[in-house]
Amino acid sequence: MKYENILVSIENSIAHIRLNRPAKRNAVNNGLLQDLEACFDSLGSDATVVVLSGEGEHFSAGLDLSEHQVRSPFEVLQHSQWWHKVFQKIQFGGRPVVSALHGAVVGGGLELATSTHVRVADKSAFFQLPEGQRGIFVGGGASVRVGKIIGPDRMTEMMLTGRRYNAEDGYRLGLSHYLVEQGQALDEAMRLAAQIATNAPLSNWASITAVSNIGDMSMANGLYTESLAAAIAQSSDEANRRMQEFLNRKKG
Ligand code: 1HE
Repeated sequence: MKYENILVSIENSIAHIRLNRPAKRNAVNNGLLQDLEACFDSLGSDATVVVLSGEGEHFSAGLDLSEHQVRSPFEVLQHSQWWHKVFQKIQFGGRPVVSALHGAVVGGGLELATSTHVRVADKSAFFQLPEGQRGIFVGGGASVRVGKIIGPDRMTEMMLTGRRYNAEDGYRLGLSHYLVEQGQALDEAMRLAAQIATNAPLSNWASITAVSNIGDMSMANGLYTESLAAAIAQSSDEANRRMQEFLNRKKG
């Protein structure tokens, strides 16, 4: 399928989605958000893992500020909820998503990145929430996702001062899980995606849906939900086959 603002290819069960507005630093306009939503909706069984990256010098400069118009409070609420809906599809769509980050990962770009499950940054990456400086507030899920990763305290400071965390800081704080040399993020993301694709699909599904949902639950509900997820994953033929394969492996 052809999109105006993203490039999509599928190879060896890995779908590669590239944000493709490099002249605008992959700023997220309505068209780009629409394309991401349609693309995640249309992925089929030939794509088990997704890699998300950005064309050009930056991953994403966040909300496209040129689309700014004064909206009513309700329209802003609906616009924000649309971002949430699309990023929920990325996080809970059932497929692990690995992002390759470089250059600017700011504002809505950071919100997009933090809806992915595995984040690989190269040394050019930097992270920022400049909403305060632009006179607005986050609306694509940062209060929840970024707040969970670095803590609400640090996120508040990040927004108030507009500070820019460099790639090393971002890695140390957990905004990325991997830090690689400049230009290497996509290769490493592809390598990790290929590795993830070899896991049992139900294990991947449980890892990306159960874990973060359980994080929002009481201990009793969380433990019960974990048992349910384990029951589904562990009773599959695939689990049986893999465990037998391990037990029967020839040593030496
Ligand atoms: C843009 C945007 C954008 C660049 N919306 N057009 N995000 C921000 O506040 C970040 C704003 N952008 C930047 O700080 C810088 O552009 C970067 C550090 C990302 C990159 O710098 P640089 O020197 O490589 O590029 P540039 O020269 O600043 O920009 C190149 C072009 O991209 C230029 O357009 P041109 O027509 O003059 O060539 C810029 O106007 C355009 N551009 N960023 C629109 N963001 C759901 S709520 C989320 C809320 C937010 O995300 S707020 C944070 C918004």
